[in-house]
Amino acid sequence: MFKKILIANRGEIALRIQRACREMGIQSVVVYSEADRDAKYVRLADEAVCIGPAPSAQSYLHMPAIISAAEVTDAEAIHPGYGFLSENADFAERVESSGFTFIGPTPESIRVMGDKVSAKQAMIKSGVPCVPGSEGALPEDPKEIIRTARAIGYPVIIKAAGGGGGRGMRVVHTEAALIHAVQTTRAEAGAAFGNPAVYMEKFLEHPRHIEIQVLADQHKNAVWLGERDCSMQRRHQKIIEEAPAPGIPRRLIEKVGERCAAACKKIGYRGAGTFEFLFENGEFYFIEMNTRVQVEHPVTEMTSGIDIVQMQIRVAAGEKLPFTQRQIELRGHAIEVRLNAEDPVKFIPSPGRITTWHAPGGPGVRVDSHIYTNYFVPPNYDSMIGKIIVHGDTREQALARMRTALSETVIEGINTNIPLHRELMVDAKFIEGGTDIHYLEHWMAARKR
Ligand code: MV4
Repeated sequence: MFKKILIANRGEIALRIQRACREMGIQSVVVYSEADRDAKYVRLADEAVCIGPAPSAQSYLHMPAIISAAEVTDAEAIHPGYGFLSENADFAERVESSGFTFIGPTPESIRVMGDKVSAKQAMIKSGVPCVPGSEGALPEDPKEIIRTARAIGYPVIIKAAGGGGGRGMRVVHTEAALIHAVQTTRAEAGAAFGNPAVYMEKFLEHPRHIEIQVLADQHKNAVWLGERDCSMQRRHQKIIEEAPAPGIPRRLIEKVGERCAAACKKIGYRGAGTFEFLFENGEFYFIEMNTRVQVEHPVTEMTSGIDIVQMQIRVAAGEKLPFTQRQIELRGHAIEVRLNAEDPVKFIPSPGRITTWHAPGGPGVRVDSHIYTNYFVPPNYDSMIGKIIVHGDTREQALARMRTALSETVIEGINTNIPLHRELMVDAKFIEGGTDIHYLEHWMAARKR
């Protein structure tokens, strides 16, 4: 096992990784920008290295500074967390060529999944169900593009191969609008991602966003740890996640979960990963794979009892997964809410000093956050300042625990989305379960009037 790991991230996930290291008896090195200098988790780390000024481009995205920090502290491995450099294949490559272990999949896997066209082709080959669409990238010939759309049937969606997470896509409802939409998406994709390739899919109008968590080691073992329903989102920012997904028959999920684990073995995947699906009319359709630990991983940790971050470290060190699929037992129901420093109605960021922080507690309540009373939320980064995760025997118990937890939580000095979460936890449709990816935006539009 590693003796020392460098954490190339900030905020709650830096603290989360640090906790995993401490529990495993591994020394942790945290890198920080000038904006994060005074954060408690920076003080709590065994070692801390300032890697630059507040802007991410000069600190958390600055590869030479991070690799130098690993060199001067004698770290053996680098954990990238989520965001920043976590899905950058060039970074993973530079980490490994500098003699460190990248805690994540191979640069090759990251590259395949980063290109959404090659990711989809890999999944089709591995037997994972995908959204009907073009075979690979669209050709130049307008006639062929029109033929493809007719075969799929309108509406269709044009997506950039280099996009993902909602960036670089355009819905097309009629043949009259098709070619212009393809050209515009191509041009935008070329400028934004340096790759003008686009592909086409049937546009699903009312899907849910269901994702499957996987873990794979370097000895051809791979397991899936159940699903998460992440449909409650706004502008591609998830705000509530839960497991299991309400109302979806277990046999359907098991079928798709087994396919995901089999795909991991087939492509030689290692580490933690997430297969993202759209779920509509009883069918799963793969859209993308994330090759990092995700914000919402605690939901799965609560239902599976498995520490995903520790598993990432163990498999990166070459250990075998310590369990088989049959030994994994999913229990109860978990819900996570993301706490954002933002206006609860207008969603504008609300950085600044937290004057009061009362964390919730009690049975089945977990708080993943780096904040504290007198913590200053810097304006330079994502507005997420933590997560409340609850677990119960049933969804009803988890909901009740979340309502109680939110009633106990106090954050003063900045605005947060806690009022929004309190409203959603008593919303009849959310309580019923199974709302689609458009629900929150419609709910907010209706509330405004
Ligand atoms: C789609 C879709 C409907 N049909 N693909 C948005 C994020 C990116 N991961 C894929 N996305 C979508 N792809 C087809 N064929 C609708 C979305 C989508 C969405 C997906 C998941 C979560 C939230 C979303 C919000 C808007 C659109």
